[in-house]
Amino acid sequence: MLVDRRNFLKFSALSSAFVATNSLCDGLNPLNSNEQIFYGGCPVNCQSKCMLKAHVKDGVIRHISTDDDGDDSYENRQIRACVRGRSTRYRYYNPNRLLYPLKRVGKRGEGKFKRVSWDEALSEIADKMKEIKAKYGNEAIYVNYATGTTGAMISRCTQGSWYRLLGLFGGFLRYHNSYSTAQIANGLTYFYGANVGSDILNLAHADLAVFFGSNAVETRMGGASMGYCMQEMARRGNVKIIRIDPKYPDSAIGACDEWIPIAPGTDAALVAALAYVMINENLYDKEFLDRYCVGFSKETLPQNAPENGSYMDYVLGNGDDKTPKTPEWAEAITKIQSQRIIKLAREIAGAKRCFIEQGWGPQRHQNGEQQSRAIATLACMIGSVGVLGGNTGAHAAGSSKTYDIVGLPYENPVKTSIPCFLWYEGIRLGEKMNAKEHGVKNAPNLKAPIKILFNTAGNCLTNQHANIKTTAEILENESLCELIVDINITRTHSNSYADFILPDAMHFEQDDFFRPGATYYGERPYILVAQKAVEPRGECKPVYEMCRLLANKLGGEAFEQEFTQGRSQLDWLRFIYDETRKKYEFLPSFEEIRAKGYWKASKAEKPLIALEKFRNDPENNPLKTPTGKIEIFSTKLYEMSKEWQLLPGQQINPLPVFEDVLMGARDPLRKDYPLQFYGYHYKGRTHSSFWDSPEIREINPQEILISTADAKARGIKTGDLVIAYNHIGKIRSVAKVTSRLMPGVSLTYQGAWAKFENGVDIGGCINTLTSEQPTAIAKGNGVHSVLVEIKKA
Ligand SMILES: Nc1nc2c(c(=O)[nH]1)N[C@H]1C(S)=C(S)[C@@H](COP(=O)(O)OP(=O)(O)OC[C@H]3O[C@@H](n4cnc5c(=O)[nH]c(N)nc54)[C@H](O)[C@@H]3O)O[C@H]1N2
Ligand SMILES: Nc1nc2c(c(=O)[nH]1)N[C@H]1C(S)=C(S)[C@@H](COP(=O)(O)OP(=O)(O)OC[C@H]3O[C@@H](n4cnc5c(=O)[nH]c(N)nc54)[C@H](O)[C@@H]3O)O[C@H]1N2
Ligand code: SF4
Ligand SMILES: [Mo]
Repeated sequence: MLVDRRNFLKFSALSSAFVATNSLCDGLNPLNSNEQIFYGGCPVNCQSKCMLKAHVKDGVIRHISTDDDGDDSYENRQIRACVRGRSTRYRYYNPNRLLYPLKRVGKRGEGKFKRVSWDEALSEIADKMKEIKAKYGNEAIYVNYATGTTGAMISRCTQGSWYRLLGLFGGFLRYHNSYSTAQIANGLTYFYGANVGSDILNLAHADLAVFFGSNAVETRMGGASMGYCMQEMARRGNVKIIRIDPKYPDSAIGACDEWIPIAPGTDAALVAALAYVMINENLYDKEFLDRYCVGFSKETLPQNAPENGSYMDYVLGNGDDKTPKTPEWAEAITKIQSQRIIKLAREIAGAKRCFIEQGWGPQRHQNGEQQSRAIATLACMIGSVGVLGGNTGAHAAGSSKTYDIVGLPYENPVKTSIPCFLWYEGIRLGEKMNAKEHGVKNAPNLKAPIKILFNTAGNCLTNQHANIKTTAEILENESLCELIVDINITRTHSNSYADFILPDAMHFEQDDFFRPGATYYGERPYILVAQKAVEPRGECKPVYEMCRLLANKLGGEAFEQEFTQGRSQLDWLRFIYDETRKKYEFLPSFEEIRAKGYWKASKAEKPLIALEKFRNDPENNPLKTPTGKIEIFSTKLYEMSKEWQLLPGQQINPLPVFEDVLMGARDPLRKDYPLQFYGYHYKGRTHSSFWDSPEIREINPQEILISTADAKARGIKTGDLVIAYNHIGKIRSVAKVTSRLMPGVSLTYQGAWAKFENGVDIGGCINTLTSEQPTAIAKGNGVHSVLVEIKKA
């Protein structure tokens, strides 16, 4: 690891022993006999949740190591952490670590704060909460979407202590969706009744696999994560792997036979052309489509559907647009040669078993719901749903031994829910925010604007949201949202807009459990025990403790007692674990798992096959769609298409058709901003997390990737400072010229910290360039749809 000595010297403030005994390679130090080892994990939202062990001496974490249990065979795989997780110590002892409660001085957004006591901060927060509750009701209180401590049970950013406290306080406005999967989760729920994929073990039973924008090696990096499982299954099976992605993804390295570059946001056009070939050459599984699906052909269209409303009508040019979706039509949009499309259709249809999978990149576009449903339609056309070696077209997921740790119990009397991406409309529009325009659920509209916002372990107010400038303006206006409380471990771009910043205790500074996300661990889940290894730094407090103290301010001892039930954080852990065990008897006892430090599920007996029951007996196992079948023509979306009010240029189509969208491949804006551009999830960070570690930043500099052809046309060389700009903003970064990227597309790594100088974001944050326009159906973040031009700075 390369280290800038100047940065490293900053750590010497801690203790000379600390500097002297620590090599910079965390995890490689030999065990020092005076050290005590504590189990824990990495709770950031790459969701792999790998094991970390803290080696502690004299109350200081000396280094971090990881799982070394077992023989490290695939069957006995270790939950080994990546370099980010192993660098965690740098985040604890980061000079930027928040150590005291801060209160804003000066205007919102100026970023000026003063140190205050916990008592002062919590008293003022409590007073404001009472005032706002009396004036606007509990719907005016909101806990923002955030993912900094996702896998944790008690210290988690959402659903943990804040939910419990605010629930008891009378409730808070809910949210639905996520920034990760809004479009696919909604799209596939209209399609299959749920967003379900088979597990990655199926790959070994397929003879062909087609991955659409899926990059598990980079986005599921841990030793027990999907990336490793995918590579191992590819190695064990006899499967040809094709990857369809605008860039050659890391997942392709060593586990790919062919890369087919595709223009971003155009997968639905490719699928339509594949369908065109399959229909014309009679290569599709008619029996499957007739028995299990609605709307592929006229014969299976629901009664009220338009006569020419089937997917086949759309593909053959009998639909409203009268355009046959020929391979030539698709070539112009996707930039994949028509001959290759024809061959691909034959290959997919000719495979004995084809595993079709999509990551979440294709759906994080303005037409993401269409993208996700189109890829699922391809899986249906070859009948590979619900069978061994096949998949639904969704992200590989799940487990043969699913479990879900029960969270901290809470009840929220407020039922109204907003799409998480539209929190700023909750502030800006208030009561005008409604169901048919903004996707509000459980109520026709909001009763009150959001007046108080809690943001725990999140950077989605600005940096990780979209169009930083617009949201910053909303946040700056102190008459709109009246109280913003940010709970973090470091200063961020988002918390420049807070009124109070409360310093959180990190993992290893408190007890907890961590669990990996369901699409991350391959087929064998595990639970990690997070042990308290060191005291919280400075005046940092675990969120549970903050909420306990705040409860006291809100309602005295009686309310505090109601919140705690007389339980400490450790007591609650036992409680939720025992509740979990009532459902999953195979889990070890609380004492056993705490003593061991983790639990790993035994080897899967057989791959999990999504929708297997439905496949075997559809009549007795109907899907949760209105018709109980797979809805290629969605009856619900058809209704919505007539009722919902959309933004200019948007539409809701019951079929998974290709749609032109804002900053999409064919947006006329491309005349001025010819390059498609997005920020992908990369190995150097987890979103904006880890950027604050100079060591990690040094080995993962922020860059703008530009294809060889586009760089040449602009006279750009690797290492040049360049500016990517559009009508929304400007970012500056170092250029990296690469042939791993198709011409017409340029990329950066999402999560860089925005930093503005004379109107240019020299931090290089992608969300300086993205639009805040939500997608038509899910009202999700279509932030991968961006157009830019790039020039030398
Ligand atoms: N190292 C690391 N791991 C992470 C994260 C991280 O920040 N860093 N974040 C985590 C989180 S919260 C999430 S939600 C997931 C995100 O996981 P994903 O959403 O799957 O990640 P992305 O990088 O956005 O996209 C995956 C792939 O899709 C490609 N792609 C983009 N658009 C298109 C398209 O239109 N068509 C096709 N065919 N391909 C496309 C991208 O080039 C990329 O290779 O990752 C998780 N894992
Ligand atoms: N343009 C674009 N934007 C995107 C995406 C994209 O692909 N493109 N991806 C989106 C996706 S999928 C997601 S999930 C979001 C993620 O966005 P966020 O949920 O904001 O995730 P992070 O950027 O990792 O920020 C987590 C915050 O938690 C803080 N944190 C870490 N550990 C702790 C802790 O122990 N306690 C506390 N209190 N705080 C802690 C970190 O300092 C950081 O500020 O970004 C979204 N934004
Ligand atoms: S893969 Fe993710 S969870 Fe695992 S150590 Fe790395 S950042 Fe942490
Ligand atoms: Mo995400």
